[in-house]
Amino acid sequence: MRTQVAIVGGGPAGLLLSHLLHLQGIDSVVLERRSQEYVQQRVRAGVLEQGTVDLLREVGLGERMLAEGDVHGGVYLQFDDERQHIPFQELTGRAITVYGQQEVVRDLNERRRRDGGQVLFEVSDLSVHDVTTEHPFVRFTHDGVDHELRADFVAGCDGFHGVCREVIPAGVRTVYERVYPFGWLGILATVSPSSDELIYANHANGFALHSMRSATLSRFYLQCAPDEPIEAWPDERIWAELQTRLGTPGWTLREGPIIDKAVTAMRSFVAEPLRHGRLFLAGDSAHIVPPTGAKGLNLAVFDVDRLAGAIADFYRTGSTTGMDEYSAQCLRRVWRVQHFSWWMTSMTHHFGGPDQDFERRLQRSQFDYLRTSPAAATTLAENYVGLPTR
Ligand code: RFL
Ligand code: PHB
Repeated sequence: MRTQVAIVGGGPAGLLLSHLLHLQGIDSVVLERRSQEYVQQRVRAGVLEQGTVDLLREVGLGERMLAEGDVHGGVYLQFDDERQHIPFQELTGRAITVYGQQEVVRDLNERRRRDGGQVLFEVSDLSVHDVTTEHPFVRFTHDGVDHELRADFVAGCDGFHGVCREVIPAGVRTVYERVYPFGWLGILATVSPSSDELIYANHANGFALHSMRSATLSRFYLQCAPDEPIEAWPDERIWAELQTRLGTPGWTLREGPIIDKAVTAMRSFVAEPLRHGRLFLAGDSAHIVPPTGAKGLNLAVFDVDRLAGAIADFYRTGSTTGMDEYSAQCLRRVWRVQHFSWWMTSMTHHFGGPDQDFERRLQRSQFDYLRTSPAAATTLAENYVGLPTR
């Protein structure tokens, strides 16, 4: 088998890269370990930056997102039972769109299928070879048959647990990491949202988030132990804790059947550089942020937009400038987003150290500062809606 770009991973990064390359007349093959059903059912991100929405619309992927996604002009921040609004639209002129990642992935798969794109699901035993030569290739098994896919370039879009990052030798790769002493218990419930916009709450019991997916689907998260057994959280306990942490006078949290429940550990992680020879990393394979800033998917979109542009430049003009600058350009945005995600996490979670009373007073002070200073609120708002991408 031969293609121009071998793409490992059929999540949002891999599928969008394949689509963007197709628009430039460049051929690719996407190799995904899981089944299509699994990838499309996986409940994950929900918040798209304005820049992500603009890009998806420009490249012909906006139809269902614009019809079904919900535009939000701000979020609520809550400290104990005190709630305040951060008006993004008013402060920055920009907004966010709530549209599930699995919907983005479904739109991408559908479009790749219609355009005749090659996406192979349920591949196994995948390995990447010769990326420092002009003839890299990927070995994998599909339908019980061993294959070798030769390519000009390999894109590692295989997420945090993928194999591509490890292809970069330890002596070349530097990893920066912070692991948090807590995780998020995430649930999806068939009940209409109890708020018009997201609520990020810092309560004495820990962090809670009210998000949503549609008029009939709500999404919630609760800070918990990073290795919390899901059995420790029967539905009644989840609702009781959400009622406590999100409660505020005069407001009611509606409850409903819980249809999905999972615990995610939280980390900040960056592997530098994002390029080794003809291998390029994009999305979660190169960086992870704690989800408090709602940034992971948006960063993945930024990476592949850059990468598609750089590869297209190479085929069109022979110039390698875009590819040479790819890693440094992405890392500048990655570190801004790392800082914002760490900051949002620090402001809203309990770290439980010996100085936790000190910490909580700092958090309270930050909350008050955001309420009284338009400059502080604008800092949050411009990062949340996404700093300019170009
Ligand atoms: P993905 O989505 O992990 O996709 C990688 C794909 O690669 C496949 N794969 C392999 N395929 C072949 N061979 C191998 N050896 C392979 N190894 C792995 C995997 O099966 C998978 O299909 O990475 P990608 O494309 O970089 O996308 C990144 C996003 O998924 C991620 O950043 C976001 O979900 C993060 N995130 C959020 N991001 C936002 O922008 N806004 C949010 O509101 C938001 N909320 C969240 C989140 C992530 C969460 N979890 C569960 C981690 C909320 C949560 C709870
Ligand atoms: C979500 O809706 O899944 C979501 C929203 C905001 C976040 C993280 C996740 O910060």
